[in-house]
Amino acid sequence: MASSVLSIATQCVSPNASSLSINETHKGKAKLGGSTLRFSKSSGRISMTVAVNVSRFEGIPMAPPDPILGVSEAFRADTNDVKLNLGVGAYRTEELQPYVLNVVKKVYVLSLMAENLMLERGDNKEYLPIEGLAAFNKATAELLLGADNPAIKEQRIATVQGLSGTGSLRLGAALIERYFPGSKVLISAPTWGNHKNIFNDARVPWSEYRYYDPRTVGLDFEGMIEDIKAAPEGTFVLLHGCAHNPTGIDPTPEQWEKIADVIQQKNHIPFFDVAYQGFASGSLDEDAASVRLFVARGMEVLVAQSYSKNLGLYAERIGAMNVISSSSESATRVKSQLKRLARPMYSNPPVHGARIVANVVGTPVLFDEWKAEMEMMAGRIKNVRQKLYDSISSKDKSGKDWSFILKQIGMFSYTGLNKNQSDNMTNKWHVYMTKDGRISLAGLSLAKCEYLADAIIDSYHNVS
Ligand code: KET
Repeated sequence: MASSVLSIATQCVSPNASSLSINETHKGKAKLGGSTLRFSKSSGRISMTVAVNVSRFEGIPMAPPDPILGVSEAFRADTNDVKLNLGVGAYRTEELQPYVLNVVKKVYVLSLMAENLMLERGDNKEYLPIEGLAAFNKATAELLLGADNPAIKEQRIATVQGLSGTGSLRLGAALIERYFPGSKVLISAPTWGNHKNIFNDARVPWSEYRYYDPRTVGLDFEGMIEDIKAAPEGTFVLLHGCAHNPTGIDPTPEQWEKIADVIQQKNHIPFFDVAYQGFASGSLDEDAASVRLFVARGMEVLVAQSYSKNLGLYAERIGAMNVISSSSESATRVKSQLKRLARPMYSNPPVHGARIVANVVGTPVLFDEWKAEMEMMAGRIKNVRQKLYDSISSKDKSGKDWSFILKQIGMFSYTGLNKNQSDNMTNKWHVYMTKDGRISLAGLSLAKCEYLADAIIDSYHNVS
């Protein structure tokens, strides 16, 4: 790139040129096209600097929009009333409005009334410790493993509050990069798009294991097992705790046992991403069964948690990175290193979301209400799933089997629509979705199911 500044020194340029002026302090400037000329005069010499308007950032190209969050930007720009945002995995009400859980609102109300709640506990805005809020870390570990889990009783779990699921995964990736140099992470094909970015940026090599079988629109269990078996010993295996994103296809309990067998035989290290605890089945315990199964076998496990979806705390950035180890000594050491990694990255985490989670999980009446509310949210998604299936299968006369919609669980349906078909959904029907064919059923209402069915049938049959 050309230099942005050009200096000319001369003894004989006249300072009286009409378009140029040098003031009494012997300094001046003038515009010439898009550039600025600066003059200064000292000891009879006039020097002239031409600042050319070429940015130092000229070499930085435009980044593409994010494949998931960019969809919301495109949605906002669409002025058509029929538009539907099924891109981001964020829960909406039947009226398609964002939802703040009642239990979250109650934390505020109750905290004003009850002495032992948030504000009266000395709510202030001092820095949290690097590892986060102690009450949150206790609550999150108990929610994940169950309060009476031996790993908790024996203090074999290192928990550090993270910047939601993403930040917690990033911290886990940093731990791998630092203490397991050269180790690879196996991730499912397909997976949540940001997983690859996270490991790339942490400089952790990754490759994929087979997961989704387009022929059955189900799990390629044989392929998955073969690929995990074939990986070199000590590989990290990234697993979605429940409600696999984007496919909505989870292994059965029997398949989880077999996955644990292979991981154990190969001395691999499971790394769970738990972003939807409670959202798959409506039960917090059931949705943590996969993680608990591995821990019960005495395996060492990494788990990143998020409260974006299940408590609707998207913008609070609250989650945790947990490492379950085989001894309390090593858990203590791991925790010290997680803190050391966090300190130069973001120093310490934000407090607000941590207080909400700690209060909801730690207050029995609120905890029960949360569970009921989560069942309600999971139930609404199940209802639209059923209605979408009913609408598509009654409208589509081609004989295509759409029953996979009902077999998938969680927030998403993986429709099998390709990029062109997904583009048609957006360009013709104003249905915003990710280009891998994923739709978020959490952004769908019963009232819009028929419309969506028409859009899917058109895109599937009329676009190749
Ligand atoms: N893991 C998975 C599997 C996941 O789907 C998400 C978010 C996250 C982690 C991170 O969420 P956080 O808010 O950092 O706790 N997924 C939705 C939003 C996004 O892409 O950021 C999505 O897939 O739409």
